[in-house]
Amino acid sequence: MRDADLRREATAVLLGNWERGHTVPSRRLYPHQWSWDSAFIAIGWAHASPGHGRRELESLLAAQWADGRVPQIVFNPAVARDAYFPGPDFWRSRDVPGAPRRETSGIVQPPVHARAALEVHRAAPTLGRRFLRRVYPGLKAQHDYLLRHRSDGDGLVTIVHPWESGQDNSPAWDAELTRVTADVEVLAGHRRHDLDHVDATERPTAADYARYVAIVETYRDHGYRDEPGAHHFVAVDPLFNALLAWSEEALAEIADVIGEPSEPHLERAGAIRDALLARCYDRGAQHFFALDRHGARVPEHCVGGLAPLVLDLPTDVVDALVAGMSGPRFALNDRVPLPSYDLTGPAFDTTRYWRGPAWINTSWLVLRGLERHGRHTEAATLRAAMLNAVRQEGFREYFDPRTGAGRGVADFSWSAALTPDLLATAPTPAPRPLTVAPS
Ligand code: 9WN
Repeated sequence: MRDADLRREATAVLLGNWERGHTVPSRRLYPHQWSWDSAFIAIGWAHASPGHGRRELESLLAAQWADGRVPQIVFNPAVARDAYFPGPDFWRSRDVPGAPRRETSGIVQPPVHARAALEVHRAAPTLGRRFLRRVYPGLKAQHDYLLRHRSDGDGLVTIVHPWESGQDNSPAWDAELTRVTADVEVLAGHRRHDLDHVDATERPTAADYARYVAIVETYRDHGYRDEPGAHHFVAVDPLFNALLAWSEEALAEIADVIGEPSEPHLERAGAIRDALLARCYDRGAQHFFALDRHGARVPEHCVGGLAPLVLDLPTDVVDALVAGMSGPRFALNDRVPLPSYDLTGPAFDTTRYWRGPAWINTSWLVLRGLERHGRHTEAATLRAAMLNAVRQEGFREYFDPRTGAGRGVADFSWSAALTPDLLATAPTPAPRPLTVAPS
């Protein structure tokens, strides 16, 4: 398929998923607005229509809570209340002082929004300056909430639900989840609609869902206040923290454009980067690991452990991460994007969504990291893999990490959204040496 056709198809998916001010990740499986999806989607809109990108981010920020949290899900009142589980009647944000009028969930997702806002601005800089002025306070408040209320006390921020990582059933959360006692009976009054759209072997198990529900119920009983006893689950995710630091760098650039002080943002970005290196980076394993609630490293190699590449890192760390992704665990190649989890790991599963399958957004983040560090050969290989996957299988939610077969739902928004970005940033091929005809 020609690049122009692929770009057109990607834009058609975004238009098909556009829903008056935001883009649903999937019409069938995810019929509302999701937080980090909107950031990746806005990056796609920046290429096709920056105006849509601005509305995408502003509609999400319109549902920001008074304490600064940007919710994981913003529910569309026009969609049936039980179309997605857990829906608005489970989260009950309407009962919480400081929650917005629009119903939302009460947890967050990885903060990649300031980065997205900067990219949308760059696509249309003249118009964008006013946009940046409008979104800057909300983006800053989003980061302030995380740094104030979710600090682990040692330079990093915690997540309090696996859904907050965006890598929901990653093996990195298994040990912490076993602390949560929940009977699958808690699911009795609810219906999981995800299983209507995707095979059960690809989704989290009933035991996982029972725990997900139990963690929310306790947080909800505490009015979603981050206070002692509110959290059954606590972990530090390297991807979440890397994106927070990367977005702080973006906030510094935004601050420059609109005449606000940028230095505090750069300082915050540097401090998070230093803490990631000191606490999550394992020199022996040459990988960034998640931390459990006590700050101990969880030695599972997940793709999120490559995400700190988006930051400024010492050369030896970059070399080690690139060696790790090229080795048997992640098997960098030009056909299938990076697996979400170690191909050789004990919990590896080719089908269950964050326990092996390859996702476009996480590979895109690693690609940005490779480009930042001038690793153009590996970047070209990874870009080729991502484009190959969507060309062969369409804009699927994720892909079998060994065969590249498309899995999850079709017409998944961020797989479509990041494609025009891959096509736009593809480096011009190196000039081939001219063959001099023998005289
Ligand atoms: C729960 C919307 C979201 C993504 C997550 C992905 C999946 C939801 C679910 O879909 O999670 O948030 O029901 O599985 O894991 O990263 O944001 O696309």
